[in-house]
Amino acid sequence: MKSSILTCISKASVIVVLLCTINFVLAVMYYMSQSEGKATFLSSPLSRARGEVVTAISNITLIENASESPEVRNDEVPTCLETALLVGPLQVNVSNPVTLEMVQKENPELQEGGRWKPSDCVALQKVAIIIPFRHRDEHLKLWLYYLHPILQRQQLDYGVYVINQNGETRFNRAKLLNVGFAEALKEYDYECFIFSDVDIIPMDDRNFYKCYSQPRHIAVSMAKWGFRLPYYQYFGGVSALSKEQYMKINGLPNNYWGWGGEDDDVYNRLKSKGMSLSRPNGLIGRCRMIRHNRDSHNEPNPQRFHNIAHTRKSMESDGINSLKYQVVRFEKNQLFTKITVDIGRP
Ligand code: BGN
Repeated sequence: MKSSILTCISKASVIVVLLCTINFVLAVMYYMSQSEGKATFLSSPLSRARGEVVTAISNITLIENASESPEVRNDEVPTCLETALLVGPLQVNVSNPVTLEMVQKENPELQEGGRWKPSDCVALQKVAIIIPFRHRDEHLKLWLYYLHPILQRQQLDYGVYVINQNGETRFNRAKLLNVGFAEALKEYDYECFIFSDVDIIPMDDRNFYKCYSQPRHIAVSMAKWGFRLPYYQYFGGVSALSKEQYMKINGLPNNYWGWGGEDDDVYNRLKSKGMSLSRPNGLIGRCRMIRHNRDSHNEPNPQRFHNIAHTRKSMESDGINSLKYQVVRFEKNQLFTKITVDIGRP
């Protein structure tokens, strides 16, 4: 009996030891399989790919940050930050004489025809500046001297067009401006047109020579009128119209020979097409006008009162759709394009 009990105990011990061994082996196998799994995951192609993705994301992040610097991503030129180079109020002393050589020297980047655009960023607008002209060379030098640096600080893609009326017939400012519009568009895809007298110079470079959602009046504050508008509807001196705004009003009138009224006609045109004026404030909009005697062959136009009373009717048939002229001379120098035109007579 005793020996059979002993035999039973030793069999049970063998079974326990066996079970323990099996348990141990299974535990080791399980552990091994777990650690093998981890090793496999870490070294799998997927994990390597994930590793690459992470690296790639950090590279993209780096490149994106770097794209603010044009030196790094020179394949994608950023849009200009238009206020970056502005200085604000300017000293304009029109009694100091200037020469074209001086202007040339101070604006070495100008391209033939008075063209310029920023080299390290994309300008927000392509702007043609149109100046009606006859016998005002001294004023033109001053205008070029002051305006070229301002237009470059405003980072515009621009060109300067001086439209010179041939002969000595009565001056016709608005018709010359229409010619400037037509001729500038033959050269480049301009989207904005500045119509500027040759004797007006802005006194603050925050007064942008560009177009806005509404027609822009630029020369809003001049000393000769106590730095105020002479009257609310005044749209003369310097103004800006986008190509669309200009086409909507059929351009400017061609039938104002002599001084006065053509700018009021443009105002009437804009109003009749439901547009309003955009203006800078009186401080930023300060401009200096160069004093001069009245030009010969630009006497006040006696027809102007009659004309401005009939703008709504006349504007349909008189404007860019009826413009006729002949180019007499087309000259380009580094500072401007000069187009001499025969625009007929009254
Ligand atoms: C106005 C002129 C404008 C001129 C301004 C400023 C007329 C139309 C008849 C009332 N308008 O009187 O053309 O820009 O003065 O000089 O003459």
